[in-house]
Amino acid sequence: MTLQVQYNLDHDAARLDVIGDIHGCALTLERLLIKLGYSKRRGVYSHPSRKIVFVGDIVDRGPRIRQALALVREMVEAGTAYLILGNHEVHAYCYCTAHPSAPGNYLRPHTPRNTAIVAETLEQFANYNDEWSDYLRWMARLPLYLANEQMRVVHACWDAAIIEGRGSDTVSPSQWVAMADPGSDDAQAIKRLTSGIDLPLPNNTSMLSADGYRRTRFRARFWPPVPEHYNDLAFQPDPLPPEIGSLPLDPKLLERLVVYDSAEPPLFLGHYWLSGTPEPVASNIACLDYGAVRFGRLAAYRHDGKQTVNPDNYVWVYVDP
Ligand SMILES: [Mn+2]
Repeated sequence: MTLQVQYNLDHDAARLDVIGDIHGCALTLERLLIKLGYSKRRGVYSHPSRKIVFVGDIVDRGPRIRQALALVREMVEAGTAYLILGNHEVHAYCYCTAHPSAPGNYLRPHTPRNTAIVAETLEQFANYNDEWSDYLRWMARLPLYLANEQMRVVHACWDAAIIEGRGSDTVSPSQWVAMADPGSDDAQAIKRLTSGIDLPLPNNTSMLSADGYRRTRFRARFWPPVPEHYNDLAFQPDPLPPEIGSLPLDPKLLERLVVYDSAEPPLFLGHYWLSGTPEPVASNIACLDYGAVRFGRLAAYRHDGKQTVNPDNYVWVYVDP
């Protein structure tokens, strides 16, 4: 029996507006919603015929995380928006949730790096502990993806084998606990969908990237062409050095990769830090993270239900420093 994607998006694709990573930019989000024709009715943003899809990453980094969560949750609960898990919600939940059978431990260890990722969120909720606990319980029940016959949405990577194999679109309580073991199947699956394909550079090499960090890993693309060399695969943060990029891929590595075919329904992502004028990354794939929290743009895609992503359908607002 062929497993199927669970269709959990019950709104016509031609009447959906997909919005990228918010990261606490609540005022910018309000400006974008107004630009898209949404207005506040009874305290909640809505549109006469359209609904929003948020691709996740509402929390961390930005100035108004509490306000952004409130605005998004009110829309979701009023039925005017959908929201999926981003890697930052996954991180916040795991960082803040005690391990049920390992006293004193959390589902994600409190290392300096893990603490830094969630620090801004915890600081803004310092006087709202009960409210934050309630948001965590709410986040734990969010779907990992949205799909119908016309479109798909996931934060970082559409891996069909993982999605079809999971059965449920959400993370069960025991699967959340499995996140404490990064090598577990559940942890690997959730990481693939929310953080994408993260690969080591070959031969233990490292490279200096444009932001001054020495990196040993890179973010890989998952759209055509089918990769043969490292250059075909590397997407971020920077182009690979030529001597690395021209190396053929290890066949073992190829087995773990996925390619989202151009005949598949249009797919919407966040996660990858893009800049410049928004445009599709493939004919049927739009990434909507244009670095709002780094004073880039907060971007949306106004879907028309068509198979091909149209550059004219992007709508954005600039972020004022
Ligand atoms: Mn993000």
